Amino acid sequence: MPPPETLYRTSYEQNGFLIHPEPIFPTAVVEKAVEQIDAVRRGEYDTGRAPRDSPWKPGDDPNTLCKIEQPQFASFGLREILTYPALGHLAAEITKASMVQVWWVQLLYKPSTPPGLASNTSVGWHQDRSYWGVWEKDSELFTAWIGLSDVTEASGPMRFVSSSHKWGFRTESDFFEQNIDEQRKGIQVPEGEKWEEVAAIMLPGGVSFHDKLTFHGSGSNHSGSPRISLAVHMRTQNSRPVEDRRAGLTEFIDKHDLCPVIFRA
Ligand SMILES: O=C(O)CCC(=O)C(=O)O
Repeated sequence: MPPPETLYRTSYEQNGFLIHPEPIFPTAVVEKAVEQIDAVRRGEYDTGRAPRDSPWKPGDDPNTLCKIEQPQFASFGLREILTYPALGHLAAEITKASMVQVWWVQLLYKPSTPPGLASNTSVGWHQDRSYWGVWEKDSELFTAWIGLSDVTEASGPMRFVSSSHKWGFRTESDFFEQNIDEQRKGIQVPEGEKWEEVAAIMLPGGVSFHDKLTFHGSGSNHSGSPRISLAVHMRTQNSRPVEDRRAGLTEFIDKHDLCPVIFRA
């Protein structure tokens, strides 16, 4: 039987994602991260610095998807979970990288839709690469999605389309699409391939990884409690900003307190 790290790597390479449903972080680290997320959502920033401009701001509708860009800018506690060693080690194991850096983070808080209200918390099918034109095309980029609540089928888990990272770069992505069943019908599945979804069910402290070309999305939350997560965008040594520019999503990559290097061989 090969060691688990080999199985993880093979699974990630074949499917374009890896789900680690068991916690990789101690309970205390997870609980602290949840407290910090609540503080950032209230607009309380212990670093004295705000997150980047975001689609959701403190005081916005609590029943809508809360997406806050670079929340670790505002919270020392969130920097702690990002640099917890198990995260960097697992990221390096699946990619065989000699260096892994966190270059962008999104706080994604998906409230449970109250009965009688129409849900608007779905995440449309997309490939992350569609939003990452600031990086050279062949850059090795991927995402770790950290679950900080119990992620069940009812809570609108992320769903990955198996092996879709082998379908090439496509144009049908739309993160903000709400009618995801209809959107799916417009996504052309290549000849000989099939649309096979796998839900990223996990315990608090679990994590999944997905490739920049893997199609993914999620439905609404009807679990009765919020689905709380951090989407942590990472890169390896095999990545380069277009024209080596520091702008937009690459603006902060030289600031390692904000965008930490979490693994070095
Ligand atoms: O949280 C979700 O449902 C989607 C997250 C996502 O698109 C990502 O992590 O790249």
